Amino acid sequence: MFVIAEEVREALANDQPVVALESTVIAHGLPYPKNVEIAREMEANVRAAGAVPATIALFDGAVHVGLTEAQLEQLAEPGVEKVNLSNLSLVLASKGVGATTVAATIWCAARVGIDVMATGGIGGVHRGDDWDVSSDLPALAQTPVAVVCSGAKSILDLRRTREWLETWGIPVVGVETDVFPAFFSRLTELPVDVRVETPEDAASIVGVHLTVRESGILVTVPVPAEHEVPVAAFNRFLAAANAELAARNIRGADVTPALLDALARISEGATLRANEALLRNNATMAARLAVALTQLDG
Ligand code: PSU
Ligand code: MN
Repeated sequence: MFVIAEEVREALANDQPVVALESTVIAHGLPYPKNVEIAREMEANVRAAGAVPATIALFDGAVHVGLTEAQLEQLAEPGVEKVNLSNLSLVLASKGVGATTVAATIWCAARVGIDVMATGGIGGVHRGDDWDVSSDLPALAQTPVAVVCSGAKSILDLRRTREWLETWGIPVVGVETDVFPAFFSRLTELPVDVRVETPEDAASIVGVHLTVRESGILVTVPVPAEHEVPVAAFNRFLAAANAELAARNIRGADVTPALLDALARISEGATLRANEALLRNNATMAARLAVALTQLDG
């Protein structure tokens, strides 16, 4: 059921740092060919910081941990399923190609012994009355993995998302921030639980958390300042994108990818550039965290 790349298997066996990377961002989060480029750059950044990247996806009835170049390309083709915990077993059974969300990625990572994953943003509680709550949240509540991210997008209800994290026992660490970042922008009015200055400083907290608790922990890193989309401009883009989605009657798991696509178009690429910058940066930060974690153990 698990096919683990040689390099990842060796690293895990020798307690070397490994960073899990999700694949929904490749399949459904960014346009081709940017998506494949960014996937490669994230892997390269993880390596440059001294850890082994393990991008996770489903192929032919198995969870693949660490992908080949051909598999990365395959994820960018049309028809790839977006996999959370509600359809993980279904996509495995159908032997289809599945891109894993944060929820499915941490589930797979925890099962093979990976402690750290990097992504852009987590899913959360959507706005409105549909009870559309990302599978990422309950997965985080049940899975002992540190997720390095730039918070969650303000396309979500961030206040409810932040409350949900607290209710379900998921600590939020801020790297160089006192507030929970809102993905495209660095600032919100929502607090983190603790501020640290570097990913290395986060390691001792993450180490304790993974020892005493069985939930995940968020290590939030704001988008690099030079690529931030200012809140006022973002809110204009979002209003236009939401109007477009409502007119097209888009619901459920399709909402996030469709919104991202509309935002990139309407903002003339500004949201895309922020997205790319934070993904690259988070890969580096996660690798630094993973390296520091292995040094704690040793
Ligand atoms: N946020 C992003 N980019 C993404 C996603 C979230 O900025 O690509 C993806 C992640 O894989 C996340 C998933 O786990 O969307 C959440 O989707 P949903 O809201 O349908 O659970
Ligand atoms: Mn959803």
